[in-house]
Amino acid sequence: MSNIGSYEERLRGFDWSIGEKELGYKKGDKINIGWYCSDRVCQMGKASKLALVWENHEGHVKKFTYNDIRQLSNTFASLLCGLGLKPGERVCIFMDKVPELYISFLGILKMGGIAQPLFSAFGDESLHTRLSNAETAAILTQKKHVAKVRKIREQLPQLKHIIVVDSEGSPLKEREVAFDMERVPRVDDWKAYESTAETPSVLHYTSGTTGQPKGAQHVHYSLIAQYLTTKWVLDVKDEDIYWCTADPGWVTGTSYGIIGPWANGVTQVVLDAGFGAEKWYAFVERHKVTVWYSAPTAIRLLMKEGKEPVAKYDMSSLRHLCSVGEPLNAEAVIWSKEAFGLPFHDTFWQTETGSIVITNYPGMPIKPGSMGKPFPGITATVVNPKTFEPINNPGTVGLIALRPGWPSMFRTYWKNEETYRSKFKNGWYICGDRASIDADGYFWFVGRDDDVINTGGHLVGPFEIESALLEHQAVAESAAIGKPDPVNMEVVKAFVALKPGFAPSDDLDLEIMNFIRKKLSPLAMPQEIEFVKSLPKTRSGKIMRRLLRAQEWGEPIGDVSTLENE
Ligand code: 6R9
Repeated sequence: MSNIGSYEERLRGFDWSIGEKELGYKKGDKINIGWYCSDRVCQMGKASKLALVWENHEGHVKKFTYNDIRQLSNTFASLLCGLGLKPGERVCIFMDKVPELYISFLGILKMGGIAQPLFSAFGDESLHTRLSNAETAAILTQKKHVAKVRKIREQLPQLKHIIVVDSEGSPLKEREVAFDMERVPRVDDWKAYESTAETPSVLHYTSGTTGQPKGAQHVHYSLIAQYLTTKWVLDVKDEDIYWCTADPGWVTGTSYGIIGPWANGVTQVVLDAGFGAEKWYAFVERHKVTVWYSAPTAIRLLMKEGKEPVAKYDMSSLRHLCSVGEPLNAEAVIWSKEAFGLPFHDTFWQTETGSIVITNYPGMPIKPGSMGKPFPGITATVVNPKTFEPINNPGTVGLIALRPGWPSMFRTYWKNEETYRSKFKNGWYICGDRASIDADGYFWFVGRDDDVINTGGHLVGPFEIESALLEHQAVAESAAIGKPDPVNMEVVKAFVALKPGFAPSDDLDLEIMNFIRKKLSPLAMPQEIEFVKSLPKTRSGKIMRRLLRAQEWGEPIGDVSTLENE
C-alpha cells in the first residue's frame, strides 16, 4: 500500500494541516528546517539510524547517523555564528556532493542564515553573478574549487569569509578559514535559530529568458510541502533506502536530496561520482536502494546501454522510481518497466514551486508520456496565453498555471520584486511551460514558453551565455538557443557574428567553447557554434532567438512582422 492511498480520497479531505500535524507544527510555532531534519528525527527515536551513506568515485564510503548530522550541523552553525555571521545573511555552499554539503546546509539554517547552494561546476563568472546579486556574506567550499572564489573575491566586498572544508595541506589566504568537520570538537547542544514560517531559508538561483539568473527565495514553512510530497509522491517509508541523483546545486537536490528525505527520517545514499550505467546499477545493488529519484537524461543514458548491464546486477531492492526535470518520454517509462519491472513516475515542478506540483502517484494508473495530476492542495490548470482564463477544452494547449498559496511556493525573487510580480496573471502563477489536460485530468507537457534552454534537466539562460560570449575579443554579437539532442533533450547552440579582423575557424570555435565552459559551466558551453554575418533582430534591436530556434527545430517561424531586416 502506498503512503498516499487513494488519490481521490486524499483530494477530498486535503488540507496542508495534515503535514503540519504529522510534523507537530502549529500555526505561529517556530519552524526551523535544520532542526526538523536532524534534532527532531533524533527525538523521534531515530538518533542511531543512518541518515546518510555517502560513497565517492573511488568507492570510499562514509556513514552518518541522525545523531551525527545533528551534532555536525550544530558544529557548522556554531562556526558560522562564531565568525560573526547574522541571521538573514546569505551563506553559499559551493561543493561537490560531499557530506559537508548536506550537513552544512542544515547548519546554515540552524543559525538562521539563508542557504545559497551553487553548482560546483560553475566557473568564476557564473559564481560571481550569483554571489554579487545575493550579496553573499560567506562561502563554504573545497580546496579544489577555492581558486574560482579567489579569482573574484576582490570584486565581492560583501564576501567576508571563505570557509574551506578540506584545506589540509594547502595554505590559505586572508579571509579564508579552515574547517574540517570531522576533526573539530562536535557541538552537542545548539539552540536552533527561532525561525518562523515566513523566515527566509533557501535562495536558489534559476535562469529566465531575460537578464541574469534570479534568486528564488524560499521560507522555512516550505518544509510542510517538501515533507508531505516526499512521503506521498516518492512514497518513502521508514525502512527505505532512498537515492536522489540530483546535485543540491539545483532545487531537486535540496528539496528532495536533503529536506524531504531527512524530514521523513529515512536513510539516504549519495554517490559523489559521475554517470556510468554499471556504476549506478552496482550502487543500487550494494546499498539495496529501494526508492530512486532521477531524471530523463540519466534514464536515456541507461537506455542507450541496453538491458544487458541491468541483468548483471541485483536490482530487486528497487520498489519505486520517480523522475523530474524534463519531459519523461513514453519510451523511457516503457523501457524502465521492462528493465527494472517498474515504471518511472514523472514529477513536474520548478525551483519556484519548491516542491512537486503535478505528478503520477504510486498506485495511480500511469499514462506513459503524461506528467500525471496535481498534488492534493495544488490547484493546477492550463490557461489561455492571452486572456489567462482556464481552458476547459481537453487536449487544448495552454500555459500551466497554479493557484498561489501552497507552503513551498517561492516568496519573491531576490531584489527583483518586479519580475516576481510579472509571474502572476489573473490570480494564477504562470510557470512558463505549455501543456494540455486530457479528459481524465492528466497533464501532458508540450514545451517551455520562453527561451530558457533545458539541457539534461538543467536550465540555462541564453542571456547569461550571450553576455559571456560578448566578453570574448572576437565576438561582436551572439544568440544562444537550445538545439535538439537525443540524450540531453537540448544542448546549447550559439550563433556568433565576429568583429572585423576575425575569421571563422575550427580553432576559434574551440576557443570560444572553452571560454564559456570555464567562465560559466560545462552545461552552458555551446556544443555548436555557427558563425553568421549578422543576427535577425526586431526593429527595436532585440535578437530574435525565436526565429533561430524555429529554424533549428524545423518548426514554423511564426510572426516575423517586427523583424528589422525583412
Ligand atoms: C525541479 C526542476 C523547472 C523546469 C520546468 C519545466 C522543466 C521540470 C518536468 C519538466 C517536463 C517534467 N521540467 N520537470 N518538464 N516534465 N516532469 O527541474 O526545477 O530547474 O527550476 O526547472 O524544468 O520546463 O519549468 P527547475
